[in-house]
Formats: sequence, structure tokens, C-alpha cells
Amino acid sequence: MNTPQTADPFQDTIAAIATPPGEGGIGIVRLSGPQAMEVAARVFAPSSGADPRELASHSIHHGHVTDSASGAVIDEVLLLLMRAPRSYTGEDVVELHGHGGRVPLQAILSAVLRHGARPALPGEFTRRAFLNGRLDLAQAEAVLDVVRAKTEAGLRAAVRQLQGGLSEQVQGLRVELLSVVAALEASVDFPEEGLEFPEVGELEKRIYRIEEELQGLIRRAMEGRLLREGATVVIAGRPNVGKSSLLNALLGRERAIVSVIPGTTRDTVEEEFQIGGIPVRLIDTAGIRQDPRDPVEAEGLRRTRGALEQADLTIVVVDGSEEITPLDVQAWTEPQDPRVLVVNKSDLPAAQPTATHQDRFGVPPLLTSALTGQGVEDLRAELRRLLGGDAEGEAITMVGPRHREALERAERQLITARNSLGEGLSAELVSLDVRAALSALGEILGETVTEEVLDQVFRDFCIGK
Ligand SMILES: Nc1nc2c(ncn2[C@@H]2O[C@H](COP(=O)(O)OP(=O)(O)OP(=O)(O)O)[C@@H](O)[C@H]2O)c(=O)[nH]1
Ligand SMILES: [Mg+2]
Repeated sequence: MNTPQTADPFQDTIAAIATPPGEGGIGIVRLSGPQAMEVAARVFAPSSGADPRELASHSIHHGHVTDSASGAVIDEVLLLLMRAPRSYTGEDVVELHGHGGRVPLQAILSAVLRHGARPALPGEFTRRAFLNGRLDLAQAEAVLDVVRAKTEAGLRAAVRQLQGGLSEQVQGLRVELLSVVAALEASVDFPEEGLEFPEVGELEKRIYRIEEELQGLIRRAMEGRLLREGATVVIAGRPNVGKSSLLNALLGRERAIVSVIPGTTRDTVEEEFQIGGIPVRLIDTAGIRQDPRDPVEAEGLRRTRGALEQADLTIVVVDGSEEITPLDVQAWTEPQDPRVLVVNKSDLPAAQPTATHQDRFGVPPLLTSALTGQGVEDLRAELRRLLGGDAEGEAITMVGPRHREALERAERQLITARNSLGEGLSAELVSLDVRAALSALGEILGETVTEEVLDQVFRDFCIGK
């Protein structure tokens, strides 16, 4: 277990290039640690002639980084100084803003490494920010979600989490649980009074309410995952119903080949777009058919099934101008929910009334014409509803897999606690379960967390973040 409260657990000063590789207007070498300014002063000469060690916090200085051995100028830079604790990491931080190229930045980095800094590990700046109490762990994770946001809605959700969105909710639940523990433990301290029946009922209710809130957060883990990683939406159906045409209509351009010949699409076709702020990988598939002899078609069908397995959502297309066939029914029953039934070619005379589709497939169909575009907007709206996207991304909390696992563990402990209460077990035992739930919630914020978990969280960060 670590102790995030420790003021300055680090003796060493770390340095890394903080900007992405490649050419840019500027590039930044960042240092953090007790010696950050001391190290920078060994390589940096301010144009003002001031002693770099005397520079005020939160000030910017023009000057040069020089090679101490040869005295040659490496680059003309701006130096930014942020003294502890008012910095990203909570330690002294120095940023050297040089020209944005690989060679000048590497040269600046080498110079500071020669003068007492050591190379930062991936995510080490953010890890220090966490260990110094600048961010809790859920916020530290949000830093990565901000950097990696694929859509504006994803960005908004990540920024909200960085500002403490999830942390506040989890903190609120912990406060409630602590008061449950207090009530339980009070009765342990005064065993002669014991747990009265009305008190038991009251505690059960309080625990149940917390469980419900946990469930709400767990449900939102799905939306958070979709915002972060994107959703896979697969278009399936028997050959020639207009799957590729529908992909093109949704994308608004002619991405997939369309033809009157059944079996036009033999491989899966993928394209990225977004719906309601959720990044979507849209996959058009080879039509579902009966035991193809042709090995290419057999492989196509295998890939269709592979895509269906990955799908977060499947659009099953049938041709409204033709009778429903057993293959249509098979195409509908193969994928998992959520599924959308689309009756395409609505511009042609219908072979049967809509009610027949509803009868055969058990859901009301959406009518589209990939040819005229009719109904495509409604389909887009339905996809957005099913994926849980809302244009503003306001309702969505970034509940990641690590959070979800801890939330589920907390929920299980609370169910056990509530059952034990109901069975009349001792308050002491019940309080142990509630405490286990508290500790699971503490993991989300990083209050009770092992080094291994921290390693795992920060491993995904890049060096310099
Ligand atoms: N009238 C009409 N024709 C359509 C519509 N959608 C597709 N088609 C036509 O139906 C034929 C098949 O369309 P595709 O999009 O290639 O169908 P598919 O399901 O991808 O077919 P495969 O790749 O062979 O499985 C083409 O001639 C399209 O022009 C529609 O909404 N209305
Ligand atoms: Mg096709």
C-alpha cells in the first residue's frame, strides 16, 4: 500500500520530452523534482543575465541552452518555472521550450540528463501528481482519456472526470458507507444494546440505496467504454438486400462497392465515423448464405460471423420488396442484442405490410431506402439511442474497466452485508463486509491501491506525460 499523502517521496529529478515526436513550432523538455531548477540552471543561461536559481515561480525567461563541455549553444529557448507545490506534479517543475524537432529536443534532454536528471518512466509525471495528492487515481486516468479522446463528447466526459466527476460520486458513496459502518460499530461497542430490529431494517435500506447507485455507475461503464474505445456496429443480412448501399448512405459517400449481383461484398469493409459523439467502427459484411461451396465465399461468411461476435450493435437488413426468406430469419437470429431491424428498398413496392415484419421478427422495423436516403436519418437516431450517445456527452461518466471491477466488488460486498443483516449475523461481521466495500471504492480514488495497480494504470501513458 502506498501513502499518497507523503509530501515529497522523491529524491530524484526526472526529465523527458513532453511534446510528440515529429516537427512542430515548439517542443518541450519537462523536468520535475527537487533539483529541477538546479539541473536546468546548469544548462540554461537567461538573456537577462540573472542567476537562474533566483528566478521567481510561475515566470518565463528567454535564454539559451548550452553544452557545458564545448560552450556551444544547443538551442534558443524559453524557460518556464513552476515551484512546488503549485505545479502539475506538485514538485518543482521546469519546462524548456525549444524548437520543435527531434534533434534539438534530444540535445536539450541529453544536456539535462548529463547534469543530474534521470529519464522519466511512462506516465511518471502524472504518477507523481497522484502520489503528491494533486489528483486522485480516477483523475489521473482521466488525463489519458483527455489526451486520447476520439470525439468532442468523449473529450467533455474525460474533462469532467479530470475535474473530479466520478471521484465526487464515489466520495459521496463512501461518506454514506462510513456512516453505516459507524452505526454498526456503535452497536459493537455497546453489545448489551445490540442491533434493534427497526435499526436493522433502516440499515438494510441505506445499504440497498447505495447498491442502487453503484449499479447506476456500473451501467454507465458501458457508455464510458464506448466513448473511449468506440463502438463496433455491424451491418448484416442475406445477399443483395442493400447492406453496402446502407453503409454508403450512413457514411454519406460511396465507400463500398454496390451492384445488382448478389455476393458483391466478399470481405468485410470497415469505416470509421461517429454517432452522437461516439466513435463508431461501421462494418459491412458479406451476405449470410447457406453453406457456400466457393472457398472465398466460405471465408467471407466466416469473417461475417467474426464481425458479428465483436459487434456492440448489429443492423440486420432485409429487402422490403421481396418476400421474407429463411435466410432473413437466420440473419436476424444469429447476432446478439442489441439489434436493429431495417427493411430496406422502401422506395420499391412492398412485398408485404410492415406488420408482417413485426410478426416474423418480433420487433418493429425501421423502413429505409439506401437509394433515396429516406429513413436513414431515423436509423442514425436509433443507433445513437441504442449506443447511449447524447450529443452533449453530458450524462456520460467515464467509468473505465478498472473502476467497473471495483464497483462490482463493492456491490457484491454490500449484498453480502445486507444478507447477513437480514439473517441476524453480528454487527461486527456485517461491518467487515461494509468495510471491504469501502476499500473497493477507495481503490477507484487510489486511496487503497497496490504498486502493481499503479504500474498498470501508468503503463499506458507515454513518456513525458
Ligand atoms: N431500389 C432500391 N435499390 C436498392 C436499395 N438499396 C440497395 N439497392 C440495390 O440493391 C442492389 C444490391 O445492393 P448492395 O448494397 O450491393 O447489397 P448488399 O446487401 O451489400 O449485397 P451483397 O454485398 O451482394 O451481399 C444494388 O443494385 C443496389 O443498387 C434501395 O434502398 N432501393
Ligand atoms: Mg455488399
